[in-house]
Amino acid sequence: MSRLIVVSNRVATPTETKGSAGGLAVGVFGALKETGGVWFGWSGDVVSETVANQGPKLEQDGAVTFATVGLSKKDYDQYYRGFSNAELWPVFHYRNDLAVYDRDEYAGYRRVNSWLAHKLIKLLEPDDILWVHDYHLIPFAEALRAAGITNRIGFFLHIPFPSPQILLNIPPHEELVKSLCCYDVVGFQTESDQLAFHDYITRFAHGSATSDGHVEAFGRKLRTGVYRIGVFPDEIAEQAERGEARQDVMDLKQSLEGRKLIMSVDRLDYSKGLVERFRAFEQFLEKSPEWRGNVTLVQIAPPTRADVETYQQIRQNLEYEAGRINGRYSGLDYTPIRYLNQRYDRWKLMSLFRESQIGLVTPLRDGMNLVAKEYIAAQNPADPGVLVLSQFAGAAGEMSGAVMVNPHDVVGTADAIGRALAMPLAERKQRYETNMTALRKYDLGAWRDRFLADLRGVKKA
Ligand code: GDG
Repeated sequence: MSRLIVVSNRVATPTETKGSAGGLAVGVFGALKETGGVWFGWSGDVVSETVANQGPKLEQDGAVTFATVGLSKKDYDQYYRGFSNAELWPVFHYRNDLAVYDRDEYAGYRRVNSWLAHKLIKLLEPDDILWVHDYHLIPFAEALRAAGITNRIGFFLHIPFPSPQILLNIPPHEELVKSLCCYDVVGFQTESDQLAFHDYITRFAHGSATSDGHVEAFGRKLRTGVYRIGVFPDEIAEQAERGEARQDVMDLKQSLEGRKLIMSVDRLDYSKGLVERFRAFEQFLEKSPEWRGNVTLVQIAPPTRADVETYQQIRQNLEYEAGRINGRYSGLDYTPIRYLNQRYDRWKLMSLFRESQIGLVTPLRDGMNLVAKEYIAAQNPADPGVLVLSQFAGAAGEMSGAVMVNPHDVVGTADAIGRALAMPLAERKQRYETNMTALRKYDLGAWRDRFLADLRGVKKA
């Protein structure tokens, strides 16, 4: 079988691909190990231009080569912090109000994509298949094609694809869609994302798109598909159960003094609906005096992209809201919201999920949201907690056993918290089973294998 080349903005370290770290890195590494290949991308380091131009740095792990390059400060600012995270991320999450478009940053985004593509070419063999990930790398295949590369290249978008009316806000929208058409397979998380792309193709790119994913536009033919990303549920269940007896988890349990626990875990990002969630919890405490002092919300939110301005604002906002709500409802021995602005080990998160009565996952917009799936997988089947889930997470399409909410409706979300806390065991078990059936059907292995099978099925250009 031909080798696999995975290209992503950040490359997992060899340690992250080993079992304990879990998640996406393990899933993708599994595919790489099978056929041998290369995982190529940015190392995460900002380096001098001279050092950047020396790469890629190669590390071998069995049949897999990890190939990484550093980025110069200018490239980091324009490609990563600028166009990717201050323009594409907000617009693709329907937050045009937060987007900042800058022509130089866009030029930098394309330049870095092309530079990265040329770094990879040296490592390519004629029969390799390439799997490119996410919004940072939309023009990557176009740069390879321009250099005469005819290998099969697939792209998976981890975040939502916005409807055309939203996408039009990005001045070079047409160039971006044209770049996507240079791939052989373009994968989305949900049907809505795929439809939004087709909608753009037919209405704005003079192209055609069929319901089974055959697209023709800009003189190219490609396939689109829906590949719902998942988790490995058994591995998570095992990790959660094993962690239960460890000291940190016991300490937390003890500190709760019998109170109910609501768990939320998100990267600190405005798309995750954290402020709205805190207000919903406040509303719940306001409406339900009997629960004051008897339920704690633990919000774990490791900071990300701290050098993008909107991320500094969301951090300030949240600190203010947590302080305000805690000021209102705390007692001498009770803090309603424990807001933890740091990263925790994965096993710890999974065990805390298992200890909790509610998983509160309420993004305003999310490609899939793996936390929702991890929460379900971590539950004790004999006494499962309830997933309260935003209808705007991609995961909502599968997790029909969740209590569904519109995160903009603070009162509705507060009611859902109340219902979940009061839910009888039989109903919790039934909802858990429904969710687990979906988790097993769309697990991480299925996602990966379906995408790669479709890509391998494409005829080489
Ligand atoms: C993008 C899309 C899509 C979080 N805090 C800690 C920690 N995490 C882990 C979670 C989960 C992962 O990070 C986050 O994944 P999500 O899917 O929830 O969200 P994004 O990071 O925004 O991911 C998203 C995803 O790509 C995959 O396609 O689902 O829609 O936005 O695994 O557990 N892990 C550890 N410590 C933390 O403090 N160890």
